[in-house]
Order: sequence, then C-alpha cells, then structure tokens
Amino acid sequence: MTMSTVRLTVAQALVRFLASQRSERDGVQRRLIEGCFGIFGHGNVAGVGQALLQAHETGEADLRYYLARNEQAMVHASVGFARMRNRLQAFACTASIGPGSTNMVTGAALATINRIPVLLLPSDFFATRAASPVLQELEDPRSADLSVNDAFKPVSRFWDRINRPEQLPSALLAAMRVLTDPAETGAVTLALPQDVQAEAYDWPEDLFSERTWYVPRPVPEPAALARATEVLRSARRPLIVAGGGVIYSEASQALLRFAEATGIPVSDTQAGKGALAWDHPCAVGGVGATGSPVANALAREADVVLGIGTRYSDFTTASRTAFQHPDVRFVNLNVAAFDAGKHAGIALIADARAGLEALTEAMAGYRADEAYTTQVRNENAKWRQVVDQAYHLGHQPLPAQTEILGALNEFMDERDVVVQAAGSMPGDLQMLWRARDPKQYHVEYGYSCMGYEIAGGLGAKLADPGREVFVLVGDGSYLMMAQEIVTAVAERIKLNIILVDNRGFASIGALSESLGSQRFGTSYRYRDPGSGRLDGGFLPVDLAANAASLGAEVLRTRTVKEFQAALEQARASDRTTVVYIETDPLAPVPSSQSWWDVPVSETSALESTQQARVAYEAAKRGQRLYL
Ligand SMILES: Cc1ncc(C[n+]2csc(CCOP(=O)(O)OP(=O)(O)O)c2C)c(N)n1
Ligand SMILES: [Mg+2]
Repeated sequence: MTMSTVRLTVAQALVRFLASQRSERDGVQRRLIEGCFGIFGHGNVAGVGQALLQAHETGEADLRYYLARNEQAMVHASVGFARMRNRLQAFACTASIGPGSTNMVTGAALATINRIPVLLLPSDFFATRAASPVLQELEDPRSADLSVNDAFKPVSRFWDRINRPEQLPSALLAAMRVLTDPAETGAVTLALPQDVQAEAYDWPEDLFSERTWYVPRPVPEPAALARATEVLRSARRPLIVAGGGVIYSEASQALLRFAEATGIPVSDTQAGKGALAWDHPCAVGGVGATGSPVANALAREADVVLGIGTRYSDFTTASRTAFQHPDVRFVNLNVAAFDAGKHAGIALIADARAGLEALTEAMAGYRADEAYTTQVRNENAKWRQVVDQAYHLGHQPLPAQTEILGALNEFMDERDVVVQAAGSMPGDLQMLWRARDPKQYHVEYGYSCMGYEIAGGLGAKLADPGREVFVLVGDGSYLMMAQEIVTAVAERIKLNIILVDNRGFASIGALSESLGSQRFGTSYRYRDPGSGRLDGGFLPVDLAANAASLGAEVLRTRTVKEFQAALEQARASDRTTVVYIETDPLAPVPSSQSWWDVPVSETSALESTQQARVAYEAAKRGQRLYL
C-alpha cells in the first residue's frame, strides 16, 4: 500500500487536523474543537494565522476564528464554552510569542483547576535559533532550550513543544486524548516555534481523516461498589455532596432518583449547584464556608458523606471543619481516582451517572430515617424565610447586594444562566441562589479569578445562544477585565452584564476586618493626607460610562425597582447591555455557620490582630484530618 501524502505547513496541518476531530458520548457526535480564539502577533500571524485564513478561504476544514481583546480572557471564554457544553467540546487559543502567550498562563491554571478542556497554542522562539534572540525571547544563560512557555508546564495536563514537523501527529493525538478524558482533562498546551509553524512537510492523508474521541462513562468495579454500599447502608445520618462532576456527566436525573429512593439529603458545591433543583425536598443548599446553615448543620453530624464529582475544596469542607462526627466516613464517587481517594474515602471510581445508577440499584430497600428527613424539611422551611428576607431587605440608602441577587433570581427564567467568579458574590450566591436548572449556575470557583466574569459569560453564550446569560461582575473584577465587551459587540453576542459597584473589595474588606486587618487597602478611594491610607474621598470614576465607551448599551439604576425594570429592558434588547447599580458593601448577609482557614498573625502590635488571632486559634481547633 502506498501512503498518499499532502504537503502542508505545520500550522495548516494543525488546523486541518483540529477541524476533523469529533467527540461522542451516549451515541451523540459533536465537533470536538468548535473554533479558535486568537490574538495575532509576529509569532503566529504568518503561521497559524495564515492557516486559519486559508482554511476559511478554501472552505476546507474551516475552524472559525474569534478575535479576543486579551489572551487571558480568551482562555476564560473557552472555559465558559466548554463548561457549558459539559466538556464535550472545546476551543483552541492561538497567541503570539512572549507576552501574548504568557497572558494565557492564568487561564490555563483556571482551566486545569476546574478540570475544563482547552487547547492552548502559544507561539515560541525559532526552533533553528536562526535569529536568536528574537523579539520577546527569554534568554536563559543556563539552557538554550527554555522558553517562557515552559511556564505552562505546571498548569497543563499535557504539554509539548513542536520543534520538528514529525512530532506533530503524535502530539496531536495525545492532546485530543487528554482533552476528552474526563479524569485528566484541563489545559493542553502545544508550544509552536514561529519558524516551525510555517515549515512544510508531506503529511500522511490519514492524519486528516475524521476521527472520533469517545468520552467514556466508566462503570464502578463490583468490589468497590460492594464496599461503598456496605458503608452507605450503615449510615444513620448520611449526606450527599454534589459537585461539578454531576453536572458534566449529565447525572441530575440519576441523582434525583437516587435521592428520592434513599431520602438522603443533597448538598452542593459551587460547581455542583443546580444538579438538583433548589426546592426539591432532598436539596439542602451549599455546604461549607459559604454554604447554607441547613447543609452545614447536617454536615457537622453526618456519619457518612457521599461525595459525587467533587474535589473537596477548602470551601466545601470549611477547611476540614465541616464534618465533625468522630467516625465520619467518606464514599467518593468520582471519575478521577485522584479525587475518589480523598479523605481516606471508599473510592468508587466511575462516571457520576453510571455510578449513581449502580448505587441506586445496590441500595434498594435502604431509606434514611424518617426523623432525619423530617428534620431536613423543617430546617429548610426556616432557611427559606431567611433567604426571602435577604432578597427583600429594603436596605437604605443604597440597596444590599443580597437584594440585587434576589431580584435577579426572581427575574430569571429556568434556562437563563448566571455567571460569576470572584469577590463577595460567589459566597452570597452559593448561600442564597435558588437554582432551577443544572446549567443555570455558572460560578467559576476553582480559581475564583477576577476577570473571568465577562469573558466566561461570552463563552457560555457562544455555547448556548438560546439562553439569556446574566453576568454578575463587581467593580474590582470589571476594572481588571472588561475588554471582552468589545468582542461581544463585534460578534453580536448578546450579554446582560450586571455591574455591581461598591467602590472596592466588599469581600476582602470584610475578610480583612474579620481577621483584624481593618479593611486596610481594600476600597477604591483617594489616599487621605491625614491617615496616609487609601480611605479618603470617593474617586471620580464612572464605570457605567466606561462600559458605554466599549460599545455596550448602559442602563444606570439606583433602586431595586429601577434595577428590576432595567432587567426587563436588557432582556428585551438584542444588544449587549450593562445594568449598573451601586450597592452598600457593609449591608448584612446571613451567616453560613461555618469557617474558612485564613491564617492570622501569631504575633502583632495591633490589638485588632491580637483579638482576631484568639478567634482564629479557637476555630482552628475544629480542624480535622479525615483518616
Ligand atoms: C485575579 C485575582 N486577583 C486577586 C484576587 C483576590 N480577590 C478576591 S475577591 C477580590 C476583590 C473583588 O472585588 P469586586 O470585584 O469589586 O467584588 P466585591 O468583593 O466588591 O464583591 C480580590 C482582590 C482574585 N480572586 N483574583
Ligand atoms: Mg466591589
């Protein structure tokens, strides 16, 4: 057999390959790489840029190109997209050499930590070294082989540098495998030297034939299922922790059936909220540092915790103080062995849906105690009133943030999406949000990266244009990364952006105060000549005007009533609309009855710190190792 070949550059081969990849789960096929975000510079304009243009012009193996305004943001947008599509589809990101590439490192970390696939294509210095040092090349006196792209290694699940065309096929296959493996997925980085991108090679035709990557649903090993069932059956006060894995696996129905069959209450994490609708009798809301007091009371006394698709972050475990039963045991249903083994749990390594189906069958006849489920119902009813109150506080003169979240929650349709990532809102949302659909609650809290909000919202909307996307963004996050409004405008991708201005960091301000650091340096104010601190008058900064200058329609509101009217107007508009509201950063928020470990100075000249240290040491005593 003679192998027919086709002569293409490395970049052209890369684009042609990416356009031919498919993913499949449950018999449904999809395009694996939906498109390519990028910002061109000398490192990629003539390589990957030429290849994308050629693919577009010839209509062969087209990979749609989206021009972003910041490389970090384009990775966020890709993550928003892939998360919304349950990790079955992803974006590629091309960046120029040097700063364009390193701008993506933060996005890579975010993707990997959240276990969301994205293919990163940073450009690199000449493989031939013909003109070294080239513009933006890192010169390391110890090694001519090192470049700034080595910084992607710790934040990538697969990393390679294509120094010769021959390396490309195996690198591509490895990259696709990792992207589509639910246990391994995250950022995948292929560094592309700028000369190699433009170099021609005779590729075997087979490289470009359509290829399907099957996203597996591993079933639990029978012995592991038996071990898990034995522990679960012994439980008197069991609690489920539903994480993001439930949603990515589309296991909501399976979770519902399991919860209804067993009566076990279901708490959720930031990535898992919405797995079960908030008003289901088994749902008890968020667990951990920013959870509901209902879930946290159950967690304190739980004898068996069934974690499903969760990483057990410190917010979920309240820094390992959430579970206080002396003999608490964990059963961890997770597709990743790494997560399944946490807290010395019984590892049930399986896809969330397949695992829940197996557990439902294996647990037949088990029913949580009647007194226990009655307690859950009663506590839920009480908590419901507290949330109602927080939603309708009537705080004056500026509204409370909880009222804005409440107004939005009551306004949103089941299929609408709320996007958030950092500041005081993730905590308030985790505690107070009433999610009605598995894809409604999109809070990035693995990396909690200021700046994810608008960019991530753009990706979410790209993934599901049929849903209205409501991005909640604080003034701090907005100032870090608002520029993708311009991309939304250019692409006619309609976002509803709610800009909550409290003139600084409500979150870190409150944290600082609680830790004895007196809100030092956490508000956006003039430096006061008297105190020498940043606690002078308010700044003449107009973020609403800023948003308008980027091409968004802007609605300024002052009261909850005006805010509600603006939401209607935003929904009715076909343009990206920013609803601006000022809130009081000091307004009260209900307590989660929980804790987060942020160390306080052991020795200090400040009385506020000394007091906080006493409280810290007391709380620290509740911290446990789950062995
Ligand atoms: C990129 C990044 N830098 C710093 C932080 C630490 N941090 C967490 S919240 C926060 C303040 C957020 O301010 P804003 O968006 O106004 O929200 P608010 O706290 O006022 O609700 C900071 C600085 C972060 N999460 N991400
Ligand atoms: Mg703020």
